Amino acid sequence: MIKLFYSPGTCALAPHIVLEWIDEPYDLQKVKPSDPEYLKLNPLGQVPTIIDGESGVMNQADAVLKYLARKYPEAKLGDDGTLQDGYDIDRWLAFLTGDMHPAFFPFFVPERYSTDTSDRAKQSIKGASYKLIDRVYQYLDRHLEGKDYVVGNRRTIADAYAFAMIRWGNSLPNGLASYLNLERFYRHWREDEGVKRAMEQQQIH
Ligand SMILES: N[C@@H](CCC(=O)N[C@@H](CS)C(=O)NCC(=O)O)C(=O)O
Repeated sequence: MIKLFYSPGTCALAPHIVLEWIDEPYDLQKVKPSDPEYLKLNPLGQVPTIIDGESGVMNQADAVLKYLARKYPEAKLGDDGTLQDGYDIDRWLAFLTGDMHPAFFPFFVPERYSTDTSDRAKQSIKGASYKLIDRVYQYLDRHLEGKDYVVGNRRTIADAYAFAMIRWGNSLPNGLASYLNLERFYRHWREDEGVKRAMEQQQIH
């Protein structure tokens, strides 16, 4: 049985949602990414990690999401087998994990971005993060005009990851107010039964 190691509200929400969508039994373990025991599974001290039988320990969210989609093709959460669709899934996952997620680092952990430990330095770094986030949020907001899905006209692993990233926007000073399509996407997927179950299990709102 697949076991997912997660911390509440992190990007590990994406594989958690996907496991709910797949609808096969799985195990969950809440962890603190810096816990020495957990570092044995993921030396970078990051969630998510999954363990699956002979495949063993796996991490990096995009690789984990694709693994899950490939392992359970009947759930139809990966690409549709065409070159174009495969490219679309890959490019949106690359954007979400490689551009959007890192834009939030200086917002959540500004202290990692300066040797100056003053509050002023932290506020300045946070201020800079708003611009980074705005750039990627605007890009996704335009893409989602009139759409409930990131790729094609069906639910995919990219929607689960996009949901986890858009949810973080609720912590911004103005929330999602400037991003009408992101807000609509968030409200749409917040009502999804799999998303609701994953969020209940993580005890997040
Ligand atoms: N490239 C990694 C990034 C994972 C990542 O940064 N996860 C965050 C939570 S969203 C984390 O575990 N942070 C803990 C830390 O950086 O100390 C992936 O896609 O899995």
